Amino acid sequence: MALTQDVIEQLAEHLENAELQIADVTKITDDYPDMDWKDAYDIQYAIRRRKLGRGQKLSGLKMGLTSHAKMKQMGVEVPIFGFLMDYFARPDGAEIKVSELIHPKIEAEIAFVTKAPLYGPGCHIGNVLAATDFVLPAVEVLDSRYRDFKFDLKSVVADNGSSARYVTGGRSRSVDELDLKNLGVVIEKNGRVVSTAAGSSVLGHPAASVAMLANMLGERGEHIPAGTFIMTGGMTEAIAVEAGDHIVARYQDLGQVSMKFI
Ligand code: OOG
Ligand code: MG
Repeated sequence: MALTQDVIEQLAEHLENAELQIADVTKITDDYPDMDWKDAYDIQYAIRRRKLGRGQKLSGLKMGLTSHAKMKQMGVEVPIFGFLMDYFARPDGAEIKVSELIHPKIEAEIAFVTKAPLYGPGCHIGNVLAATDFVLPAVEVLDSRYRDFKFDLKSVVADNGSSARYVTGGRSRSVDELDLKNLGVVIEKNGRVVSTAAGSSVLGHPAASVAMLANMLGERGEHIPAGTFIMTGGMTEAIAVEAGDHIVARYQDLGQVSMKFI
């Protein structure tokens, strides 16, 4: 730990204010180049406590930077995790206000809901499949609080992995009804296909992303409780959106998720 608890709380307030005031900021490692990984997650957890303290509810967890497409796009190499709050969630077909966001981008993800707790270290795909209640499609709307979406890993961890909104839809299925590695997704923006991917683009198998989350939480003495909604990370590079854009993500065997940006 390189930062004091005071500085961690200040940076949490600074980043959360950027979200709530819809005003971008420069990446925090510019001012605190010595901050370490623990500091980065401590800032993220301090943001989470601020929201919980206001009575907002946690709605799930997310992994990020789990596909090569995303790692390449953002110039980073290690997956990260973050949290989801109830107020990020939007229903299928929602109108999402861009005026509430800085510079939104969308990405298609595969989400899991657990029916048993998962513990690391040593969690693997087999444990995850056995503990999965069902899988469902989700589109995440990212909104980095950093200017021009430019950050390094520690800065983006502190900023809760750019989390802002997410939309679930389609139909849920049990894992034995799905070929998760080969499960295809087609993303359309305004009726045009802009990206395609398969489940294996996420760490070789999307369940590997949930296992990695359990293992990362295990290092902190935490686990994934039963009944947790988990987004496994963008399968393709994120796609910038603006008011007027209509997004449809069509998933093999899982139906579709759509939204309109207004
Ligand atoms: C970081 C968030 C990454 C994902 O699914 O890869 C993420 C970012 O790219 O802004 O949510
Ligand atoms: Mg994501």
